[in-house]
Amino acid sequence: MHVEINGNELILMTGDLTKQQADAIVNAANGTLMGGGGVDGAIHRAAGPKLLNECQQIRKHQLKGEYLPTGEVVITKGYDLPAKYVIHTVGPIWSQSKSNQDELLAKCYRNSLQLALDKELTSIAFPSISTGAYRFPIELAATIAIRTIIDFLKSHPFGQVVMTLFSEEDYAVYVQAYRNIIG
Ligand code: AR6
Repeated sequence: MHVEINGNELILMTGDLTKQQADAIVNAANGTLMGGGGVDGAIHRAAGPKLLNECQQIRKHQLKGEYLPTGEVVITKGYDLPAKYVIHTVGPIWSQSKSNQDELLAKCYRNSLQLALDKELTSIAFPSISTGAYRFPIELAATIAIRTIIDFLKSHPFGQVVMTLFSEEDYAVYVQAYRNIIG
């Protein structure tokens, strides 16, 4: 599905994020930045070992040994990926009792888009952050993701934003979320 928002393009599609030829793809990482399963593991495998090396340097210098906080972002090169850069973010781990997780998930999308804009990138591809290992309910996550992306594109000239969904089921949920928001 392709739609135009304020001169920008929003694309929802099924596919493998590691194959996307965007200026940047977004990694649903964890705070260690040391890789993991899911899309994080796939990105590290496809990018090659230099990606882990750059992540280690960021942990040491930029983050002074600390974890990357939930909702925050850092950028590395894409190395062997078709994408030029990888923006690493940490989605919230779903819990019934936490009240700020919607805002933290929105921050992942907003901060990734803002960093891409600051770096003068014009295309970015996202996975469905937090809806795998981090168990965020996908209907809610899709609504937050689409609303945050639309709000950003309404107020910024950016370029192309792609949501890369890993299954037809996930794709259908994101399309429905878009339709509900647009009305
Ligand atoms: N392309 C696009 N989407 C993918 C791909 C791919 N190649 N592989 C998986 N997905 P997850 P999270 C989808 O678990 O919930 C990691 O271990 C997947 O089907 O990757 O944010 C990290 O290190 C799901 O829809 O990310 C963290 O510890 C979506 O990507 C933790 O998992 C997100 O699932 C982060 O959990």
